[in-house]
Amino acid sequence: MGKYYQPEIETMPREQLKALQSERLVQQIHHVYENVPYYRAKMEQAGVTPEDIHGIEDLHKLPFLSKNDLRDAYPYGLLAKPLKDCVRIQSTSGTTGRRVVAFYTQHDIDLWEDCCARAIVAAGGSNEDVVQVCYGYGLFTGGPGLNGGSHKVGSLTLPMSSGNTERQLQFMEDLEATILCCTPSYALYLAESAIESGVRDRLKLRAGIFGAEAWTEEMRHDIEDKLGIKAYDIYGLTELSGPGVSFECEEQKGMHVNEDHFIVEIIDPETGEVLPEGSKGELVFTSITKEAFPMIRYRTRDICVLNPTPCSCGRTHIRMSKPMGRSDDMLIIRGVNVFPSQIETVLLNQGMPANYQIIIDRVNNTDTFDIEVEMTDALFADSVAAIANKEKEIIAALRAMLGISAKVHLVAPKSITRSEGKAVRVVDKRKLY
Ligand code: DLL
Repeated sequence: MGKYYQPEIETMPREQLKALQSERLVQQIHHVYENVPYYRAKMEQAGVTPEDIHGIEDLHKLPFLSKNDLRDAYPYGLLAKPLKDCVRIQSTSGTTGRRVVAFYTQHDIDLWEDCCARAIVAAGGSNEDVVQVCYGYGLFTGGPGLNGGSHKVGSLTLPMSSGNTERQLQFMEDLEATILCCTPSYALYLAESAIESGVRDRLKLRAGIFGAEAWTEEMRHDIEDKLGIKAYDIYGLTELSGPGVSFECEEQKGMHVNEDHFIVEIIDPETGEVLPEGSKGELVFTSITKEAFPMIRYRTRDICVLNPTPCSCGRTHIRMSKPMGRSDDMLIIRGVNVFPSQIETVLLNQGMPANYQIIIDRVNNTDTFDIEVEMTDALFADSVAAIANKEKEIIAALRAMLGISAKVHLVAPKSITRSEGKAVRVVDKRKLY
């Protein structure tokens, strides 16, 4: 296999690429206007009709779509194809009220897998490779996306899913895995476990494709040194299909956006104004090929910079920087999307006062997630057993809401430092951006 998975598209001259985007955008707007009452209503409200959209130069006339819209329209309100044409859903981690359910036709899955295949080939992958996928399988898009991409490339695919590190290392060694796909924090954990157990030098890994959470250049070097591989970044979100919205090439200087499928814009998160290429702002994507669940000007809340300069790898598609933060308060803890408001809801439902602090850190490459919660005076005066019981109840309720475990520490009333301005609800010590 060559250097590119789909050379004619990945190296398409930009003028031609823009013409292709324009043509697909016009079709997509007709598609959503005709098939999705929610989009039609939004467009009517904004005073735009499909006839106003002649190409990418008219994109800015269209209204934005946000996570709130997805919540309002949950579950079927943004579906643009009859259910009989849909073959799959995937969903974001996290939950009540915030859950995003994305629908796919077979064609949507096919294109999504192409995007992941491009990422694998850009990381040097071919049908000679053994690709170990340890992103979660199931509703999360990481496992299914890279799994499909690996099949397309023709690599031998190990559908490991996440967890069970001992078994991961055993398969990695016995089946001579060459490409590892997982979150960067799990990659580091695997690396250290491999070193500790002595298998590190018997591994055949050469590359890794890591994403789904923020990671720094320092972390990249650490993973590369410890595993003796080249570590590539991959970005994506459930709303837009999953991993493979953009991916790194051998230059490792930004991720090429798959612009034949996604038009990317950078906006000022406060005003919504479109910013010139090269400015720092919020990433907005329009999916121009998705059939079942098209996203028009979807606000990702990820803060980024676009780099339009040509890349020496030969790909013509624009590059985006690593996300540099978020314009909302979403946290990603052990790969799971968590909103502080979800935690607050659980605490209030449990009869706790809203004085709490969420403390996140990274110890041995794994996120730690602690919540200190002040007790009511009544609970504080109760028995130790009653307090321990309450703690357990809160842990279970949080787990049910978030899908991951937090350590809960019930503390004395008024013991959490009060801030003079806004309450400091989240202390994130990971320094990921
Ligand atoms: O995390 C899809 C994915 C799976 C991407 C596997 C890469 C690899 P969601 O669970 O919907 O989808 O979370 C999407 O995760 O808006 C970013 O904030 C963050 N994110 C994803 N990739 C990266 C990355 C998947 N490479 C949200 N660097 C996005 C930093 C990332 N943040």
